[in-house]
Amino acid sequence: MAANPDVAAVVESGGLASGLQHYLGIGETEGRSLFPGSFDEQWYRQRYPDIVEAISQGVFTSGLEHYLAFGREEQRSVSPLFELDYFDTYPDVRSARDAGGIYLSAADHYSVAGQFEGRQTTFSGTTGNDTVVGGAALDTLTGVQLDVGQCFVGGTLVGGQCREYDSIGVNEQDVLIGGPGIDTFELGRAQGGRAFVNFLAFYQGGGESDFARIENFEPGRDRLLVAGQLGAPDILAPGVEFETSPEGVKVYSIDNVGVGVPTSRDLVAIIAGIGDPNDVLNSTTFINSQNQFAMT
Ligand SMILES: [Ca+2]
Ligand SMILES: [Ca+2]
Ligand SMILES: [Ca+2]
Repeated sequence: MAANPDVAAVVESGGLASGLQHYLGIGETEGRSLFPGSFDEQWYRQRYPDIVEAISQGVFTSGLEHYLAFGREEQRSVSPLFELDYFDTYPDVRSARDAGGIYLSAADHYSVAGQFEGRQTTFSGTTGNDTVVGGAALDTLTGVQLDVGQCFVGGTLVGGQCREYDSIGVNEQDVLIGGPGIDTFELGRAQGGRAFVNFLAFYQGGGESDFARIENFEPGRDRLLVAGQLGAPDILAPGVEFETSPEGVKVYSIDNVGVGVPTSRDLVAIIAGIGDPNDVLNSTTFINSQNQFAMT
């Protein structure tokens, strides 16, 4: 409302029940937002095609209307900031929101307060091509699409809400831009099965045509999170190789689909502007069965 003093004045005079009512009534068509730090109408529609469909059918007039009616409760993300992780990490923020605090979303809290308090965040993309930009604190950036799903332990449904991956980067070209803070660029994941955990590199499947381009990478400060192990693959984890190129250091994944038979070597990332592969290697955390990893 600070950005819309005329609206604030009307609200203070009691002319409108709230600024929100103004937005839904008039502000929307005037093209201004009461939540400039958080709600991104364009991103919301790109991220959730079901809402675009509902708008086209006249069920909602905007993504924001959907968000206020349902999306907030469903923990839909209003921007690349992944709501579920933030609320899970910071239950105090969730409690404040549920108690009627001024923050509509995790992204709202982060933009106004969280980033200056050093709160950790995850920024994620969609199943399409994205540009994901880091913030000022400890951020994880990934170009793949995350969602809120059910929780499983060892293949058994245990209820609750857990992070789920909607895509693994196949046929995606994402740009991940590090912020001034310490960024972790997530290029793969561990996934739990009924019997064992295996490890999956993102952007593996389309060869040179799917990859993440990482910009503003700060060696020794930022981290790469890569699924696999340096060199050859084993039965659970892909192999990983780094290669110098004029564009920067290229990261390749050697798939482990057919260990013992010829395997494919697939570009997963280009670390732009970095000349020495050791700068990347020394800033890489490998997630595989030999190392510590967080299963999500
Ligand atoms: Ca993407
Ligand atoms: Ca950084
Ligand atoms: Ca690829």
